Amino acid sequence: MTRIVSWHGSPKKPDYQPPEGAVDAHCHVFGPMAEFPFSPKAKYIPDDAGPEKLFALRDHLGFSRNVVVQASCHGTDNRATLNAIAKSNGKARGIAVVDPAISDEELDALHEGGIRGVRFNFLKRLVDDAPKDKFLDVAKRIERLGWHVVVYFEADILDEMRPFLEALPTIVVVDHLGRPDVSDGFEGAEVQAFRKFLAEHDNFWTKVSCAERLTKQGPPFDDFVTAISPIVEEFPDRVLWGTDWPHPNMQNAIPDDGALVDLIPRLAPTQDLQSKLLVDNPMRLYWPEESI
Ligand code: 0GY
Repeated sequence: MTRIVSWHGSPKKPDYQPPEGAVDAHCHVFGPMAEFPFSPKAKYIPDDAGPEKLFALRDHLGFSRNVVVQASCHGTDNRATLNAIAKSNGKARGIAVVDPAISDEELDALHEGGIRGVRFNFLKRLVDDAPKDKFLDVAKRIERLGWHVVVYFEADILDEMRPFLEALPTIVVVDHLGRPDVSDGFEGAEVQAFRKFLAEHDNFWTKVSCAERLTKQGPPFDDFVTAISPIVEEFPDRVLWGTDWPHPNMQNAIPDDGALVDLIPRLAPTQDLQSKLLVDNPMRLYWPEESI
């Protein structure tokens, strides 16, 4: 498999300056492969995108912290994610992907390493299977650690997912708004279905991220902003934002991370909304001991 480069080589300096202490709450690291090989089941093999590159981008964009989400190419071997957290001087925490057979002692070790949740990925192009019964069992077992669950699915299976989602006992963060079609604006059927789901389930949060994947129009992502900014306004205490760097599988439409940061004031137009989105909410979830 050819190793894929999916990230921008020289992103612009954003015009928007994030508030002090801003958290990029959805990003990944890839490898380095020589130290942390990819999973034999990986559906893509990316070029190395290790912690040094991630932290340089963080500083360039004006962010202070990262939440490193275990990417599917590393399977259930969380060492690359843990390595990034360990190198961050306390400025990164993480989300793991675990084998459902994981022991309590192994979960404790992940907590010690800075992990604060588990991710369940339902995208068929990324994972071979997603056993809901086993995931539910994991979710019940991580509750004692104060962790939350991150789920990644696409809008066409929201209804099918509902019983599983409703059975999850923790806070649940839905990646990229459950990937709705944003082309019909805020009134679009998939955006409304997800909005309604959030309104009915107050333990559910979401990441208002991935304009670059959800847009049909491309930059400057007007369709994404029109459809999604009302969600930030309606659920200001349950939204997170992330770059999604190094943008797995985006090699054909690599976004400029600086331009993505410039979307933030369009999604969250007031300073109060921006502080919640970028500081208060992620701090509450990932660094609760420092959160006021
Ligand atoms: C994302 C999106 C993608 C990939 C992964 O774990 C992953 O490989 O999450 C995707 O291809 O849509 O959030 O990074």
